[in-house]
This record gives sequence, structure tokens and C-alpha cells, in this order.
Amino acid sequence: MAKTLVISPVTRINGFWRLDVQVEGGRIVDAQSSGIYIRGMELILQKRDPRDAVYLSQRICGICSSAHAMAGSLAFEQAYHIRIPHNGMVIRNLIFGADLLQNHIRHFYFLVMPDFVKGPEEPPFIPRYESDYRFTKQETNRLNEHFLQSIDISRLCHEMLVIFGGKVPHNHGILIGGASVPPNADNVRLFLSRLERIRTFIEERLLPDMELLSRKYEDYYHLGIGPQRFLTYGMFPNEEKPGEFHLPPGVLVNGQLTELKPDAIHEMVKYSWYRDEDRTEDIMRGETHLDPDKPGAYSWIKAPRYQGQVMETGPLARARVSGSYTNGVSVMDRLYARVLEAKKVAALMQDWLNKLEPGKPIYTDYEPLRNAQGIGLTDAMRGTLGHWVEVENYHVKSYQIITPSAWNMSPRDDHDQPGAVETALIGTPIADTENPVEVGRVARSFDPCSSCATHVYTPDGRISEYMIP
Ligand code: NFE
Repeated sequence: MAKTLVISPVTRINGFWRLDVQVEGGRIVDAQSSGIYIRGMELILQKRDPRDAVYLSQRICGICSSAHAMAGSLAFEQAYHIRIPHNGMVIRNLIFGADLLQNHIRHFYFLVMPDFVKGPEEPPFIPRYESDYRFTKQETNRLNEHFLQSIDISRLCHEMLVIFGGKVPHNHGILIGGASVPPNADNVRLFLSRLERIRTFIEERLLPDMELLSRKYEDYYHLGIGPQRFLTYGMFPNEEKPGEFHLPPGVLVNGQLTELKPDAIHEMVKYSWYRDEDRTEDIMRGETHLDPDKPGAYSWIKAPRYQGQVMETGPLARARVSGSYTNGVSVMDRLYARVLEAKKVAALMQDWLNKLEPGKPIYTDYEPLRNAQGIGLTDAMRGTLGHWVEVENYHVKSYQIITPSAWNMSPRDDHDQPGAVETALIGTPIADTENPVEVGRVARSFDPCSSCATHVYTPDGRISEYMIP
């Protein structure tokens, strides 16, 4: 008979995500991924001044807020037909790149390594599941030392972001029309000096530690296989080739690479606590009606799908679509692709710094239109992020956001297909149901963040909380 294990909270960034897994014969035979808080950002943004939407939508999350600044700006720039200057685009990419490095470094040392490396016998390392720790004492000490060093490096990434972003999280440097802080010899030098220290850490700590992890836990090259369908919207707009990205967009299914078709994105809600009418083919027409008593539903996350299919999104998707990573599609491949991406983006950032032209414009002034529509598609750190906006009478009429974690952590869809994390969990061996450390290892390889996928909703200034009974 199957034994049910409930793991909640799952992420180490924040709570509000729950996994229910059924274990039978030493393996997971079924898994349910539940976002247990409602996000409601779409409702908060209605009737707002579009110029505020870029700042407000960043509040969806504290770790990837620059991604929302990018997606929101791109959506309104499409709606208002704005072309931003070369310098503005480079500065935005530098802000976004700094945030990506902070996310990827933090993910490896903070969110993943405690599942594999025995930390000290004190919080935040305890309480924990006891795991099959495989590192020698010397390796363990070294990795725990790097964990502490990564705190400083993660702060350095934030310091770097602040140079052009003003503050962190929720920067003021990315806005509709371009960027807000012009480059000069001083701020470029400050940025570069931090970037060089971060690159040294990536080369001398992160990459060797990833390599060591992959050797010690080689079996994780066979675990956590997701849907094997990959989606990316592209990341970091190319300042020299309008419409292109430094990390290219694409869809990879059965080894076939096809062009991204935004019209193929839709959302289903059969197992989500939303009214059935919220199922939508056209995201621009998407609606958000809460239905907390819906029979059979188990998540506040909707089920985004591409041509009706479950997709995995994130650094592994980007690397497979660009062709830079071909090894596999497992837990370890997911982790490796992320670390290699940190190295790649840090190198790109150094090139971008050289492309800044002090004294040239960073911002295009514009007249807001009375009525307009736009879509902002970019990858965030964890995968594809889209903002769909409609403006009516100078105010936001409708705002729909689909985050990376909604793609990866989605519940089943209208055809009962499990989401990406659910798929990856099914079949995973569990050695000890009292210490099911394998669940976290598989789930966290996606770098899940339920704050982006779910959120607190405050109708009438009151925080409503909906939890699974
Ligand atoms: Ni809260 Fe986010 C990222 C966005 S959702 S972290 O990356 O967008 O997963």
C-alpha cells in the first residue's frame, strides 16, 4: 500500500509550496505540487497607472524582481511602440545579469547544497532530514566554508546591481523607455571591480564545487527527468540586433527545435482554485476569479501549457535550446546548466560594460497611449516569464503574468498531464520514508520559488490566506 509523504514548506526561499508524494515499493508513484497561497498580482494591478505597473509587479518576489521589471517594461514598450537606446538596453542587461548571478550562486550554496553536504549542528542547517552524505570530512569543511563565502559574493552581486539599479530588491533602474542611471567612468569601474571578484568566485569555487558534487552523486544524472520538452523566451535583448537575444528563444521537443510562437501559450485551471472560465487560449483575455472551494483542485498555481504540452523551463532549457549543453536532462544536468550559465553571463556582462557609451542617451521619452496592448516576454532566472497588458483609458485594464515557477510547479492540466516537477518526481526512489531527502533534491533542482507563482492577495486591505485543510 502506498504511503503518503507531505513536504511543506519545500523551498528554502519561502514557504507556501507543498508536495504530496505517494511512495510504494521504494519509489514515488504519484506526486502533487500545490501552491498554497494565492498570488493575486493580476487583481492588484487592475486600474493602476501603467507607469507604476513596472514597480508594482516587481513586488511579486524579492529574489527575481528585476526579471519582472524587464518583462513589464518590454510589455509597455511594445504597447507604446517605444525603441529604447542602445545604452539603455545594455544597462538593463547589466542590472538583470547582476540579479541572475545572485540567484544562481545563492541557489547552489543555499538552496541545494544543504541537501547534499552536512552542515553544522545549528540553525539554519537543522532541523533537517538525515541524508546519505558522501563527502569526506575535508570536503565537507571546504564546502561549508564556501557556503559562508557565497554570502559575501551574493551581497556583492546586489551591490553591483545597485550601481545602475538604485536599490535592491525592486530596483528603480529598469523602466519603460530604458534605464535611469547614465554610465560614467566611475560607476563602470565600480561595477567592473565587483564583477571581477564574482567571476573569480565562479571559476575557483562554484565550478569546482559543482564538478565535485556531480562526481559524488553521479546517480542524480539518472534521476528527476522532467517532461523532456523545453521552452525559453530568450534572455538579455541584443543591443546590436533588435529582436534578438544573447540567450536565444526557442522550443525543443523530441530533439526538434522550433521557433517560439507566443500564441501557443495558454493556461488551464481544472486542478487550480480558479473558476473554469479562467481557462484561456488567449492570455491577453485571461481572467482571475478565485474559487477556493472548487472540488478536485489542489493549487493556487494555474497550469500553463505550450500547444497543450507540459514544458520545462529554466537554465537547462536555455542551454539545450542554444545547443551549449547536450549531456542530459536530469537533476544533475539541471544544476550543472545553471552553474555554467552563471559563468557565461558573467563573461557577457564584462563585454557589455565595454559597450557602454558615456554621454549617449539611456532613455526614450514617450507619450502614453489612451488604449494599447503589449506582451513582454523574457526569461527570468528560473525560466520563461511573460507579462500581458491591456491599457484602456490610460489605465491598466488587464494584466496577466505567467512566471517560470508556474510552468515548472504547475498542477495537472485539463488532460490530467502532471506538471514538470510532478513528472520529475514520479519514479524517484526513496530509500527511507522517514528521511525522504530525494524529494527535495529533485524538486529544488528546478530552483522553485513559490512567491512568484503564488502570492498574498489583499482585497479591502485585508490579507486573505487560503491553506489546504
Ligand atoms: Ni520568485 Fe521568479 C524567477 C520570476 S518565478 S523567483 O526567476 O519571474 O519562478
